[in-house]
Amino acid sequence: MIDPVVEAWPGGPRSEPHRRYDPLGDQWVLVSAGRTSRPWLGRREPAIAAPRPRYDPDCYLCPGNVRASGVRNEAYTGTFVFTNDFAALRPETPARTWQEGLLRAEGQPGTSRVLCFSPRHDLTLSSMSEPAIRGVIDMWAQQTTELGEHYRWVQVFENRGAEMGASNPHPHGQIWAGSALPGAPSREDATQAAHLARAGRRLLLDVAEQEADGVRVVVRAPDWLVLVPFWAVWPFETLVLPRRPVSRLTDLDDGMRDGLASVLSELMRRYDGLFDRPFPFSFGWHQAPFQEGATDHWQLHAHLYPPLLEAQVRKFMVGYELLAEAQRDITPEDAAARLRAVAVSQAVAVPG
Ligand code: H2U
Ligand code: ZN
Repeated sequence: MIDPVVEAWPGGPRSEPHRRYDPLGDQWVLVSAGRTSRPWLGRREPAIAAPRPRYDPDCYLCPGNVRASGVRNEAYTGTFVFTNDFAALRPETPARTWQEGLLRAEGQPGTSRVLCFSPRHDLTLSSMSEPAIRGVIDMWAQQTTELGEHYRWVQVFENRGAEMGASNPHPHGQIWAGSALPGAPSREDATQAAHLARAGRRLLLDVAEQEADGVRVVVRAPDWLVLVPFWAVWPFETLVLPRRPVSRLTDLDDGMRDGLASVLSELMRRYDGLFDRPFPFSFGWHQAPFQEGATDHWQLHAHLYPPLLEAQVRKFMVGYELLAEAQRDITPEDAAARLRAVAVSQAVAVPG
């Protein structure tokens, strides 16, 4: 049988400028490979900062230190959660609405928390042990259970590195939870529901099956797959996918949590090894919203959006990207090959 797609484009899209469709986000990305050879006279990101101490008396996240609010952190030994002293969302906000002609607004009750991953100021997810990463996964799941009782959307994320606006190198993430379903998850809700209705299967399980042995795989484990998605926007963007039906972090059993700790450790070390520097990124989980009817169309996944194109050169989303649609310079296939080629040792010896 002749495959019409292969007939139209033998070997699939590679070097010519082309657009790729993102069936999860329902958007397109322009791929114009080869532009990286152009001379770069723009901004170079500053060289890497000096190694950090295990404990920093001036850090507002280190155990026992006092925060801007005057509150003292617990002398924690594993993970530690507190309500953001400068929270973007607050529970007491009234959920009222306002409209005048085309102008609309709605109050957004919610909460923002800060999640410390480790008492050690000098570590990151890439240098933490697998049991310590497992502790972070348990914290994400526990927070999801707690906040899902009150809010429709629970957004777990980490901004890593000064390039991404992280205010402190101490290993930490955040959770913002609120009463509304925000834009990106709302599009994913619609695409996943439509796919389940049409195909009788979860969209991202179909993607995992189609991609499992392919050129865009970065890490493959029995229960998990890390891919540079076919439709990746950021140069080294990845998608972390469970290979079984899982709607939320809270649904992960012990085995899948341990598997995830190992996969995340390897992924983070691949990123740090790529340019031999701590790799900046925004990383976050998308999971089924709460207070909804059916959620079987939702497959848990994490997006990892790193800004770097080269060791000290950022990809800017400007010009055509802001005005028309996202564009990328290296193909997702090349990005995946480069991440796979990083030599990572099997285990990390650092305690904590
Ligand atoms: P980022 O590094 O991703 O910015 O996260 C750190 C958060 O910590 C930030 O949102 C909060 C900031 O509001 N913070 C406190 O809650 N208390 C402090 O004493 C300083 C910073
Ligand atoms: Zn610290």
